[in-house]
Amino acid sequence: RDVTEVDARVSVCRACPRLVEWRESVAVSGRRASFADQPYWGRPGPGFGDPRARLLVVGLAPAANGTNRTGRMFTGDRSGDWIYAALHRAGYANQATSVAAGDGLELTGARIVAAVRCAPPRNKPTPQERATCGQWLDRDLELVTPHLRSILALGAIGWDAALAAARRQGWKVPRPKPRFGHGAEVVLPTPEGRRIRLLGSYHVSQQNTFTGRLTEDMLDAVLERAKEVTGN
Ligand code: DU
Ligand code: SF4
Repeated sequence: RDVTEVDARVSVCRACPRLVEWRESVAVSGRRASFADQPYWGRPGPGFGDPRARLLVVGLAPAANGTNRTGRMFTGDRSGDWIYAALHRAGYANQATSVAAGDGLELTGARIVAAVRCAPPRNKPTPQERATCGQWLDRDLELVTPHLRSILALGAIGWDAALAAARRQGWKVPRPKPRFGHGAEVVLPTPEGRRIRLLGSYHVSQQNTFTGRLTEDMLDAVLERAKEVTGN
């Protein structure tokens, strides 16, 4: 299995009826006025970045007018502006901006995915949708596992998705379940004796970045830690 095949398979997934309906209705008739003349992707967002990533970034879900429009993870919205600018400062991205597919953006050493691959109404996937979409996180983890050193979870939903996927991979996850927080960190030993480190950051959503709950310095600090444990 290579990354192109997984990206192709996820992009036609229709496993969650409510999200299929939402992603497509936004694309057809719910476009934001400023993008009304643009084609919308209207499908699940495949992972983006380096197929040999040592760092896997796990976000929440595509934005209705972001990834659901551009077809590329965290591309075309303010959350994406934040995470790619930070990945650029940390040396994982070759440019600070992420506007649209074909804009030249490349990640080296990092791949970025979401816990849920389709845009959910009010950015809130149901527990069942989160569980169903975990299969795609499994596929991405299997792809990058030979190189993987750390996972950066953006927000509690990404954190929980990463821990659940780690358990399914047979990695040792402490009990009780490690608590999410900004700067949270837990080691997940694999059966082969490797030590994958899960790091937590508040999500780069506007409700955190506008309010100052998440600052650039806070995000940079977690990415510096990721670099330390990942050896980028
Ligand atoms: O066709 P390709 O070189 O496998 O790249 C597909 C897609 O993934 C392209 O838009 C760049 C991105 N990418 C990346 O960001 N970092 C890599 O190391 C390789 C590919
Ligand atoms: Fe498929 Fe995930 Fe989209 Fe559900 S959220 S339809 S599992 S890609």
